[in-house]
Amino acid sequence: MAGGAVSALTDDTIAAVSTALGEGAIAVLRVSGPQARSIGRQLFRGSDLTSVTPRRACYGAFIDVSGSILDHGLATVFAGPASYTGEDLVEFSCHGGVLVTRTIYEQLLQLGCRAADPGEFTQRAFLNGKMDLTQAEAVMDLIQAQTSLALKAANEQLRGDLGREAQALREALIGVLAHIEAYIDFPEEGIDPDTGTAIEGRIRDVLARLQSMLDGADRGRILREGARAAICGEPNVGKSSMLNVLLGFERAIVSDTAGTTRDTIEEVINLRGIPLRLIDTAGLRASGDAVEQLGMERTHEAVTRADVVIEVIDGHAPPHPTPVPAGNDRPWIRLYNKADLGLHPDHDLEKGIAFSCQDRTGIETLTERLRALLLTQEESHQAQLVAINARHQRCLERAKSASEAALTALQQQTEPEFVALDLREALEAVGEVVGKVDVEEILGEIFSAFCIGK
Ligand SMILES: Nc1nc2c(ncn2[C@@H]2O[C@H](COP(=O)(O)OP(=O)(O)OP(=O)(O)O)[C@@H](O)[C@H]2O)c(=O)[nH]1
Ligand SMILES: [Mg+2]
Repeated sequence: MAGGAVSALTDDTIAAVSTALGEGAIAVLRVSGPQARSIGRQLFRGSDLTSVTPRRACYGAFIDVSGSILDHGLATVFAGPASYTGEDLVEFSCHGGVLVTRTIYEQLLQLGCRAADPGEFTQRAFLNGKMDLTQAEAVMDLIQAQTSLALKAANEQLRGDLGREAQALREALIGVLAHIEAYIDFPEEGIDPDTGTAIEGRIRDVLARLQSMLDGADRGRILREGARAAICGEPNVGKSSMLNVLLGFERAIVSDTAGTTRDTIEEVINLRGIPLRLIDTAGLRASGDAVEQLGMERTHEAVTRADVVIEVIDGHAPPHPTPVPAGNDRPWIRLYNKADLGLHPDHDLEKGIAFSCQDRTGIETLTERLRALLLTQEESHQAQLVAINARHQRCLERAKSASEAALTALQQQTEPEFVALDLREALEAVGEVVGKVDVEEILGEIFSAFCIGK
């Protein structure tokens, strides 16, 4: 989906090594801007890059200013606007040695390129209307994706799913705004003020859609940063053993001495597509020395910040009151550990999972339970997976409160000008999600949909 029609008006040509620096079979350098082809022509001998057919790889030699050959490789020209950045762009592939790549890059700078800033190619793509802001952000998410689900979400965003959803919301808002502004601006046209139920219903519809997008915030954060799972319980119940079992290696010290773990220990696992940050904590008990007390404070903190809490109980021992950590309103999973020793009959297995670190009982059930708790969004929004990020969330929250204010103003029969003001604020906030704010569109809607002027 194309974003704003703003021209980048960039007059400089940028260059960067696009592959990671290090030894490899090949390295790719990219040049973008008005001089890309003419600078490329001076660097590359074998084909004239100012006249070659775009999108066709040409073989040639990279030469320095004195004409000495630095390397042999390929050059591909992408003529603007049909390029990633929307400008003339040349991609060079050379051999992937650190020195050879560096030398060719320095040649490009000597020939007049400027060293590109981080993300500048994608920034130019956005400024040239090749993609909207959500898609530009998705490029970064895609590169940083650590799990298959994060990759899937990034691809959906790159495809424009979130942008389309935001665009549909903008259109809904523009529709309402157009109606109200037409009523304000052209009273003599006899437009039905329609400020009653119909407009109210349309704003409610906008609010519902905003909420459903905001519901994707947790999922977005979980896929980008990982969900936090705090493992808590009394000392010696097997919390560290459980971290080790899920990790697949002996990360934390396990011993039969109560109070072994003093500090929180964090490790990330891939829970079938969800990055899950497991946090092993110090066991909670009334006694303990000063260091253990400090550890327990961290346990409370970890539980408060967790997306899910895994409470480990010694299932072999009879049930008894256990210290409750702060923040116990989090989604909660209870494990009755040491099932291999035989579970005490007084435990209520309806309330937890029979588990054993010893013989790995219960791991499947735990994995399923965790996925179900963390991915409820995915299940219910299969059609429009919008894993929004913190920036989108801020914009949408703003749009939501402005739309709520518009609704209240409408219900209190405030002057339509004030309703319009709030709706404009909402429109602007949604526009910021995709990087687009445009007054012309509202005017366009008034004149096309309402046929004013006859
Ligand atoms: N039989 C059996 N023993 C277990 C199991 N899980 C842990 N243990 C034993 O229980 C003892 C305590 O295990 P840890 O993992 O250190 O317990 P913890 O909850 O981390 O303890 P603290 O760090 O002191 O709070 C060790 O001797 C483990 O070998 C299990 O599933 N079955
Ligand atoms: Mg421990």
